[in-house]
Amino acid sequence: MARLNILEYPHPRLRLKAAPVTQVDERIVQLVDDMFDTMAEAQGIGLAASQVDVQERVIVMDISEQRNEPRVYINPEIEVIEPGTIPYEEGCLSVPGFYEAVDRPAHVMIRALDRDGNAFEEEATGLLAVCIQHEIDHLEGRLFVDYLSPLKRDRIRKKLKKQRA
Ligand code: QAP
Ligand code: CO
Repeated sequence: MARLNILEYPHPRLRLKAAPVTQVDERIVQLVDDMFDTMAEAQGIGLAASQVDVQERVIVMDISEQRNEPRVYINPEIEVIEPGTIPYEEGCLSVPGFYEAVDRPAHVMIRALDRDGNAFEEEATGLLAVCIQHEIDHLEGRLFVDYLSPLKRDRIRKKLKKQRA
């Protein structure tokens, strides 16, 4: 059990691109477990390794009501299955207290490795589709605030700075 520190916007390290995992070994399994502890404590539904200052392509999620459906995605890739986007009110553990609507593809296929290093595929719609895209953005150094107007983004940045001061 270990809780990791979550970087908050506009921390510059949130902008780094994460590298692919070359081997799902003990170290990665430990990272996954620590990320689940961190996400549960913070009451999140998704967390990317980039948010805990580890620049490797690892994501944990649990979008279930009971918080008992843990999902792990290592080196995830998505393919848009159907054109068409849905707006969804997104939040982020790295942007605490702020929620804004973002448009994203509504129907995607996810390909990734699981906690045992086995490849799997999962078709995703709704919150699952939105959340995996949000988390993959983190691995690329992108945040949901990047999709907002510069005015909204700047307002969020200033408020967070003030809150932390
Ligand atoms: C990403 O975000 C997401 O501001 C995961 O005070 C969220 O887990 C994708 C959280 C919504 C799609 C839709 C945010 C917790 C959790 C906060 C999260 C907060 C406490 C965010
Ligand atoms: Co996020």
